[in-house]
Amino acid sequence: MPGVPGASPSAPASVATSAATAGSPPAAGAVVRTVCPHDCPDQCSILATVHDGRLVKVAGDPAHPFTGGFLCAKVNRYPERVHSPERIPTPLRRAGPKGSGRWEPVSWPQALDDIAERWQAVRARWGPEAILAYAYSGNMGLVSRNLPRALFHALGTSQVHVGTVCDTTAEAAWEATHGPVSPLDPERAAGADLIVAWGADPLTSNVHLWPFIERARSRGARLVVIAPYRNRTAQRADWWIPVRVATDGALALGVANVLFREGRADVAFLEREAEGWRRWAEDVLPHYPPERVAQLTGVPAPDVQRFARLLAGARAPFIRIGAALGRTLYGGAAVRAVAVLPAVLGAWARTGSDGHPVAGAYLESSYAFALDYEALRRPDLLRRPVRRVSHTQLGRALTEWDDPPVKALLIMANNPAVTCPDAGRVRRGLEREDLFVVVHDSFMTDTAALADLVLPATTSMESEDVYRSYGHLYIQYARPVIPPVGESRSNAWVVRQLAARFGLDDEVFRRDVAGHVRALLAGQPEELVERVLSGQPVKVPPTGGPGRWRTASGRISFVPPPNFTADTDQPRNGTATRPAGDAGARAGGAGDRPGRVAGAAEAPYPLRLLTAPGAVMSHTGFEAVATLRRRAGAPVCLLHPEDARARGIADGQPVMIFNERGHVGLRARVTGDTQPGLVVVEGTRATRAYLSGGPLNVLTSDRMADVGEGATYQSTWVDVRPLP
Ligand SMILES: Nc1nc2c(c(=O)[nH]1)N[C@H]1C(S)=C(S)[C@@H](COP(=O)(O)OP(=O)(O)OC[C@H]3O[C@@H](n4cnc5c(=O)[nH]c(N)nc54)[C@H](O)[C@@H]3O)O[C@H]1N2
Ligand SMILES: Nc1nc2c(c(=O)[nH]1)N[C@H]1C(S)=C(S)[C@@H](COP(=O)(O)OP(=O)(O)OC[C@H]3O[C@@H](n4cnc5c(=O)[nH]c(N)nc54)[C@H](O)[C@@H]3O)O[C@H]1N2
Ligand SMILES: [Mo]
Repeated sequence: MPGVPGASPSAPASVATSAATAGSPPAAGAVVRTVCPHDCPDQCSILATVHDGRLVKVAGDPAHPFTGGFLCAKVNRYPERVHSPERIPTPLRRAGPKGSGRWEPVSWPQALDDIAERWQAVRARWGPEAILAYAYSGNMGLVSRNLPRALFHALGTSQVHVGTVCDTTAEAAWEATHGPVSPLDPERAAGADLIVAWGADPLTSNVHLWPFIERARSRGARLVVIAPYRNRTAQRADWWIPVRVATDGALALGVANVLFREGRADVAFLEREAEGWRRWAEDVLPHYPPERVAQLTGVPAPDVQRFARLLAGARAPFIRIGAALGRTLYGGAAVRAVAVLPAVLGAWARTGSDGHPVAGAYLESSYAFALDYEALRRPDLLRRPVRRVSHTQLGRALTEWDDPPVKALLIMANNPAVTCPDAGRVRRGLEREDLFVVVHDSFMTDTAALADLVLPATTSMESEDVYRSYGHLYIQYARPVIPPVGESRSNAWVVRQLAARFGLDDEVFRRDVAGHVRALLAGQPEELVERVLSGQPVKVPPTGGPGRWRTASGRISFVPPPNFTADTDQPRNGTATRPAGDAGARAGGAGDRPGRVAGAAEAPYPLRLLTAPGAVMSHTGFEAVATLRRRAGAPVCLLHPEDARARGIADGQPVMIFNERGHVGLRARVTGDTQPGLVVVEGTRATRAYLSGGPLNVLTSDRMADVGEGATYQSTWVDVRPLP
């Protein structure tokens, strides 16, 4: 973090800011401050009530400005998750064929010895790269996520490029444009006069932003939502702009076209702060007049104009860019096109008394935290380069790698049999009899069910870690609130135990969690380190902004880096009429596009699948809470009346979504809140939640986006028919 210490909200006196130490759980009825560990931008500060070593109640921390004293529908049920009868009590070894559900309990020393023995044998026969191991974001704690990498580096295992199923494409696009900076504090939404949720649904997946939006609206701000279906935020917006999936690049270019044509572009700002914009304005924008943009995006030309004028007229526009925009074949190009709009408007120049922008755009706040992640990951422990697979193509590594094949797999905090693209292929990989699979999780997920060995994981309530948000500017440390449930153990504990069995004695494997926090914060003022270790949320200032961009040139870059497909940065070689977005690829405009993303050849099905976050589920992380399963209800897909009629499908009828990869049985909800040509499913549920087939990701393709190796869930083509 930059040296400027941020403000710490003061804590109510009755709250223990530093909770139980490992040996002494807090007293009965104690209220302890902790952090929500889930993969969500809100990263809430939680006041946990503990009674007799059990978590009995959770509440949103009123002293945390972003949490604002409330929790979401999911985390309000946390005691049910932590003390769920579905928690895995002890290490389990399979006692039948893979997936048979027959297990025998084993002790931790037995389980760990088993792993060490199997891995030694694999290394001896196939080499260390026959082991594939990773930890993902089921727990966002920086120690839980990063420390396991030190072990994998030291052992020389093959690696998974994580984050790719989520946001690496959007990040690559943002970084190419602005560098790794987060100039706009999300709390600034409260002072905006125009809020745009572009490929985002804060009411569903970022609910703690909503009060800031409400505050702005109470002072007259308008809320515009740009999304293919009427999501929850769109239902409450002043204006929902229904765009076709994956055509946002064209929409943004259309907006910029209008801004330049009508003299509303801030040329002085661009001259000062940007590079490559003039060529972009002269060569690219003329190809995106509102009429053509309307054809590509489905947004009528007058609406493109109206939206551009709304942006131009705003004093403090606040654009929330959702990572969703990156999850298509040309996702990177789309995010770049949207991300440069604040520069065209000169919005970044509008700063507050603290010198930071009050207007602009944000994708993620994470860049504001200057943390030494490598102190935990320790890439220096790697002796030579190793094989790496994008998380997007995990299934391929498990089924196609042969030099050497993957013979041992360790998965921590991830449920890829449900959440990875082409989940059927992942499952086929996990089912291989010759693959030794270890899964560390708190619950018997679809992935764990296929393991050879399941290790019980603590929840955040039982472990110690430090968390930094990607949707606000606070970092917060938490000690265990309760002792481990059953024999569950944290990621850090498992890593240390395995390191010991392999004779690894680097200090990174001996440090305690507080030591890791100090290592992450190395170089920061001691006062700040102490404040973090006290358990209070600590705010850091935003980074970047006018004069402080972190691209190679130090300016906002409109120049596509060579690794971009440049799809929306056309034209080249006279291909001026080539459509933008992969919808364009279907329309036959593939031109000189690289073959691996040739859309037309891969789209024999007429409908596009859009998978959006579920409101009372976070991926599958709350499947073990019976109350939330009931609330989520049986899975449904939203179908436009036109598409339903054409297929003889009535509202509520059981249907199957299918393509060449598989099928999923669920009920149809026929509604005008979506578009023709689109099938929308909210939430990715465990396989057992569907009427047949499933899970949802058996349908999705594992092709990668233009940059960042990201997943392209929303570039999936399907059809729907009544379920026999
Ligand atoms: N309740 C809940 N909260 C969550 C999660 C959850 O599963 N459930 N997941 C968490 C995680 S891991 C993440 S990464 C974040 C995800 O948060 P986001 O990245 O913001 O969510 P998305 O999946 O991206 O979807 C948000 C909206 O984008 C729209 N969208 C999809 N494709 C397009 C497109 O091509 N163009 C446009 N304009 N809009 C599009 C969808 O309609 C959807 O309503 O949320 C986190 N929070
Ligand atoms: N079709 C489609 N698929 C998607 C998406 C989409 O938009 N559409 N979104 C994608 C996105 S953005 C993401 S981030 C991924 C998320 O995909 P996953 O990471 O698979 O998400 P979860 O289902 O929450 O699984 C996380 C697991 O970690 C476990 N866990 C929690 N805490 C700990 C811990 O401390 N230690 C260990 N060892 N385990 C722990 C939880 O119990 C849970 O089973 O899904 C992706 N999948
Ligand atoms: Mo995510």
